[in-house]
Amino acid sequence: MLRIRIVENAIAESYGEQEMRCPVHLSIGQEAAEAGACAALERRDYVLSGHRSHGHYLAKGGNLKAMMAEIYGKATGCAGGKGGSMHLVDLEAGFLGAAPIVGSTIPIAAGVAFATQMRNEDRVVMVFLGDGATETGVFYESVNFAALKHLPIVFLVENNFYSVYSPMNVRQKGVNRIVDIARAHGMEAHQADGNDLDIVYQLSRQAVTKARTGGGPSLLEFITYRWREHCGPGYDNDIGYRTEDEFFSWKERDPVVAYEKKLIANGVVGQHEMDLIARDLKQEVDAAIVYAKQSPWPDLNTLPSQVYAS
Ligand SMILES: Cc1ncc(C[n+]2csc(CCOP(=O)(O)OP(=O)(O)O)c2C)c(N)n1
Ligand SMILES: [Mg+2]
Repeated sequence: MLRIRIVENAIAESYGEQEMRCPVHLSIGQEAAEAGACAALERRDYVLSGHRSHGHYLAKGGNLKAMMAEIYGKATGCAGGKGGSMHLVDLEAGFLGAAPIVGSTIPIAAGVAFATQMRNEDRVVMVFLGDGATETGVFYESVNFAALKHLPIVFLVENNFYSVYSPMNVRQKGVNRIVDIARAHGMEAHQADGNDLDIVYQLSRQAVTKARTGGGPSLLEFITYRWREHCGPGYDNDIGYRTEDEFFSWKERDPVVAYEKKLIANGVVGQHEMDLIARDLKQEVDAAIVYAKQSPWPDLNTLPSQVYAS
C-alpha cells in the first residue's frame, strides 16, 4: 500500500513538468482494496484492470521501472512507450493488461478464465473494475457466463461512488446494489469496507481459494474513495459534484495510515522501521523516474508493430 501511495504521489508531483504526456488516473485512497486483493493471489494467477490501474499492476508485482517508462512514453516502457498509463502490462508478473475503454477488460478476463479452465491450469483470474464499469452490458454478460461455466475468476469492484463526476443516483433508477446484480446471476458476492486491509485480504483469500479449488466465481465489492481528481494529479472537490467535507471524512480513514498504526500498535514494526521503509521506497521510485527520463524515445519504425496480435 505504501509503495503504491509513494509511487502515485511522485507521479502527481512530477506531472506538472509536462514530461508525462498521457492522462493519469490516480488511485490514492484506494490502496487497501488493491494491495489486499492482490496479496491473496499467487504469481502465476492473472490480473486485468482498467484505466485506474497503477495500484493493481504494482500490487501484482509489475515492474516499476517499466511502468514509469511507459508513463513517460519511452521505449523501455512496458508497452514500448506507445500506450501510457492506461495500457500497463507485465506478462511475467501475471498482469495481463489494462485498457481505458471502460468495461472492456471484463469479458477478456472471463475469456482468460474460460481458457484456464479448458486447459486445466492451476490459475485464478482477478479482474478489477469500478462501480461505473458495472453499468456496462459486458459486465452482465461476463458475470452470467462466469456463473454458468463455473469459471475460476474473481470480479473485484472498487466502489468509489463516482463514475467521473456522476454519483450513483444520477446513473441508476433507485440504486442497485452491485452484489445483488451478481447474486441475481447465481454468483456468490460480498460487500465490505475497502479501506480495511485485513477485511479485503480475508474476503479475497476466500474467493481466490474457492475459485482455485473448483468452487467457481465470486464478486467482491469494496467500498472506498478516490482522493484526487478523476483524471490528473490535482483535486476536484471544488467543481460541484462532491463536497470537501465528504473528501475529508474519507481522508481521515486513510488506509495506509490506519494500517501503519495497527502494525505499530501490534508491535510488528516500530515507527523508525516504518520511516526507513518509506525512505527506501522513495529512493526506488526516484530511481525509476530517473530511469524513465533517461530512456530513449520509441523508434518511429515501431509505430505499426504490436498494434494487432500476430
Ligand atoms: C466505454 C467508455 N465510456 C466512457 C469512458 C470515459 N470514462 C473514463 S473513466 C469513466 C468512469 C469509470 O467509473 P468507474 O468504473 O467507477 O471507475 P473509477 O474512475 O471510479 O475508478 C468513464 C465514463 C470510457 N473510457 N470508456
Ligand atoms: Mg467509480
